[in-house]
Amino acid sequence: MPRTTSAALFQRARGSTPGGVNSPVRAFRGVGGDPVFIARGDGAHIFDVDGNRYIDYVASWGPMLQGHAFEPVVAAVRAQAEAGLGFGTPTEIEVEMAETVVQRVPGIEQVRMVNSGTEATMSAIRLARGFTGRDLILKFDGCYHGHADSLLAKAGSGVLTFGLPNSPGVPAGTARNTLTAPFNDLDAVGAAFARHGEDIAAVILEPIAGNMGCIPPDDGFLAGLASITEQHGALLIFDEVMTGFRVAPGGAQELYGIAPDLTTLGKVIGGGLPVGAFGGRADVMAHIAPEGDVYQAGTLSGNPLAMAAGLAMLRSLDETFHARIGKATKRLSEGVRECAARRGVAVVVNDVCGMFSLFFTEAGQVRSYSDVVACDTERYARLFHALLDAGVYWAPSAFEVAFVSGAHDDAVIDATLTAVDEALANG
Ligand code: KE4
Repeated sequence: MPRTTSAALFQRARGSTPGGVNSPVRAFRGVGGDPVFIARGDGAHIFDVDGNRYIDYVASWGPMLQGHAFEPVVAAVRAQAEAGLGFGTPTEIEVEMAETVVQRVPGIEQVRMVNSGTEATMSAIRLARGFTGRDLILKFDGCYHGHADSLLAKAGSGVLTFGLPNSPGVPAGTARNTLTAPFNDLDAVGAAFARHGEDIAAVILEPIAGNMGCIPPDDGFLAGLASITEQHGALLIFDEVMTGFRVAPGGAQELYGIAPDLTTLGKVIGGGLPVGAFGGRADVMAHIAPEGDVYQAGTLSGNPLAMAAGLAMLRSLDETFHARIGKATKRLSEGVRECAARRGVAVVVNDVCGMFSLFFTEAGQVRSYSDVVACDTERYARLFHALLDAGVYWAPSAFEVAFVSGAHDDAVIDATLTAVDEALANG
């Protein structure tokens, strides 16, 4: 597939933007080669600037739950744009969005809109610290919650030591307020609370990890976290920026029946426009300004254009939607397992409704970050490029997930599986 226009645009972009991209993962550093510049999308497909068509599994990193250029969202945005893009005042559509989120997400009694997932998690952490009067937070290795300083920390040696900055620019003092533990390791969490419990403001996690590939929680893990945090007076924060409205109508907290104290949202809630949100128990949210004294603000928070896109998206998710994409996801993941078995390639495929990951490993299971880093990422990179050349666009990183949308029908899934089978056969 010729991609000469993309290549020329990439060289041009590097002249004015660091790495030629506005977010690092888009630069293909995880798989090699030059990124593809996309001109437009339609349903399950995207089209690059050289006119090549791809079946898309990145979905703008999750927001396009109904596929690209989804008509109800486009129409809602068009109508709102003609009425004005934003006013810096309360608007009725923000109330409709808030009421919809409260009605659908089990753990949310009050919600505040923001403009990205990072802003949502940063605000939720500040709120947890303000509410509890404590400084420490605990996150999990391999979980990503955006690029706020508090959340860019990696494990020191062993779970009981404090976090270390994993990016220049994050002060050691900030990182030291972040403890880390292995995902799915309740004992490590118990040990951290035994040592620091009265100073821990919150535990934050992706209830289904999606930023080290797809890793569902072990049975009892989420319930265990709810019990430990309640016992020690810490808050439990589910970062559902990726899983929210995707894995079930009410997100992972509905799927697993665990209502956290706070929830962060993003991606799907904006229907493709920049929206994030954080919400939870009313007694906790009451501490947010101007009701309370934990400051949080935003020029474009609740922007009516973004609300129009997000609401049209949420309203399109009818009672049959999740069963349908759950079936499509299963068709894909089971098909990939069959292709790998037929071709004698050792893989683990983790999947939940609407998202899945393929790991090249003989380990038989992948349930933590240490399992993930032991997988063959070189093999993943080869698969990525073979699929790209066959017209299938998977995530340009072994540490991401593939997203299934409402536009991925059987024909699209079967075309994908044909390309996967061919790619696995050719190594
Ligand atoms: P944003 O600030 O990028 O809107 O959201 C940060 C975030 C927070 N929480 C979770 C669970 C997330 O997955 C994300 C962002 N996800 C990545 C992809 N895995 C965004 C893609 C990118 O960084 O370009």
